[in-house]
Amino acid sequence: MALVEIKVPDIGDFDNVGVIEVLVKVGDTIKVEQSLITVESDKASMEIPSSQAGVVRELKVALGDKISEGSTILLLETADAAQTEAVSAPAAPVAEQKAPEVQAVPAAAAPVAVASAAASTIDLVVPDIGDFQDVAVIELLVKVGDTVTEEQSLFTVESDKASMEIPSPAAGTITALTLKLGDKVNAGDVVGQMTVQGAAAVPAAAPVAAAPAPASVAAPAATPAPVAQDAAPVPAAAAPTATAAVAAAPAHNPTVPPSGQLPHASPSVRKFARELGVPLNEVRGTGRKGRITQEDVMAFTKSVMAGAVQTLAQQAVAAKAAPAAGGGAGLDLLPWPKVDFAKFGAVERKELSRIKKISGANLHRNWVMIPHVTNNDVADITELEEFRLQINAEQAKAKSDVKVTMLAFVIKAVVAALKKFPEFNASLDGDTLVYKQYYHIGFAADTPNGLVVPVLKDADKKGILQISQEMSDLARKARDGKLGAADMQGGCFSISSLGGIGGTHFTPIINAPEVAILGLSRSSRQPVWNEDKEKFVPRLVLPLSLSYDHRVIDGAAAARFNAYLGALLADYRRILL
Ligand code: CAO
Repeated sequence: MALVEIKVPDIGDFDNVGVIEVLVKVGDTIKVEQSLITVESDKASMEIPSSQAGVVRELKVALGDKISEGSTILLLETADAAQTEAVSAPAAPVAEQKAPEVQAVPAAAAPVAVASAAASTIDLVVPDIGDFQDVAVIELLVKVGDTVTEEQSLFTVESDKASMEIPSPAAGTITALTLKLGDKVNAGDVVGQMTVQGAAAVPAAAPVAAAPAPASVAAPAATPAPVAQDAAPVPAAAAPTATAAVAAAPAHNPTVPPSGQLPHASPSVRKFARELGVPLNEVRGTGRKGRITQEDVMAFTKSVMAGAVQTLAQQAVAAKAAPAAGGGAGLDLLPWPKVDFAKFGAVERKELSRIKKISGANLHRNWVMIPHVTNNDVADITELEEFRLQINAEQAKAKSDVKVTMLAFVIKAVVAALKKFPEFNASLDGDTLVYKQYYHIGFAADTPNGLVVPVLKDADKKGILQISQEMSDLARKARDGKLGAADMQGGCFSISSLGGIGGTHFTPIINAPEVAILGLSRSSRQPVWNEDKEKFVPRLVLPLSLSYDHRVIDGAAAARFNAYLGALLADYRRILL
């Protein structure tokens, strides 16, 4: 057994391209050549296969990541260590295995090169398309009479491993197209003619492949070598919202359909579907071999719209029939205010980090979809803090690296509270409550790129020192951007501690599909009334903010949970009871 890094091989001119599909997940057993991810540039998509067989142990890429040759895709546990070593060497063997596909990437040449032109009419010639030979035309994207822009895709060709869109070398009008679906084409084939706007744009007798028209040479679209394997078709490109959902609900990965046939579609159709937010795996393909066409995507959109209109109509009827009950469907909000900030002073624009985009979408969904209520309480941690300081002094004396913070004690106390109030350790699944019999506690970690929630597994089986050690390892990994998907999955309940920073109370947002989250603020010395002696005494008080999903948890239960937690923290011996 050995753990190897599977890297992105030589993918031609693809550089810094976005990951649009993750086709495997941690724990999957994969074969050599099995597709791992799909990347996409603005004109093409390509599947990246594995150069090794084994079990996926850690994913190093996520939807939306930008990758290039040499980027690590995942860590794979292989059976053969010797073979592994060779493969894990950066890119080389992987590239060799991928060679046939990679060579399909056309050189930086023009897609449809311009051949001889009479006045402003030019021939459309299939450019150098690398190793693609006798490839079938699977899609005609224009027809005679169409006006096209430079770089607009004209038709799609497909080999057994890849599909590629061939763009126009210039802006103009298609005057002849000799192609039909199923035709086989090769570099140099003349497939039609077009008139171009102004002869100057197209040199009179440009040789077919050797010297493409300047406009074409500059065309960025010349690079792609899209791959859509017929043998192992891929899931639909996830819409941006789906992307966010992946990281937000780590236990579930919607980019990997559980089973079944996955959709075939060319890059332009995938892009079109993505722009409309259409999940391709729900679209029925009517093209050759069930391939999804642009018309299929449009038909799907129409049917969804028709369904939505019908539902709205039904709701309108229902609302009219029972006005007192109120509508309530949809938020019906004003559009986001659009302000030209620069009118009022200098501004700088910075795109949100990937983590912020993903967590933002999740926080938004959770905030909107969960009826949150926050119960605020305090715990007297005077004695516990003394004990913590004593433990840390002992740790320092023993030259141990482990430092115990209040959070470790709170995690352990939360586990005891979850055992006493099991509906806090549950998730809603439709009308069913799923009670978990394990205790994996997530904790929000602040990183330079945004908020992440690593999960400390089986907290009920660990002591305070082990919890402290693991938490510090996970927090370090989070800050270094090294958390794997598995590190953030399986959480039952989350804790967000701002105690190291400040604040009195706050309203944490529940991390769906969990049903509650505990916020810790900074502890402080407070005068507490001592009823026996009838005087104020200084006590260390920790603020507890418990947000709960009111569909699952009643306010009284939340108050009891928080009070019980407070009692445990005030007298930690009670955990033993
Ligand atoms: N009251 C007072 N002091 C506290 C405290 C509390 N409730 N909790 C921690 N501290 C102290 C610690 O004892 C430590 O003090 P010293 O440096 O003197 O030893 C200091 O604050 C820093 O603690 P820490 O933050 O390093 O350790 P932690 O175990 O408390 O927290 C982690 C770890 C990863 C949760 C934390 O570093 C972090 O990232 N917090 C931010 C979480 C966040 O962003 N939440 C908001 C999410 S919603 O937007």
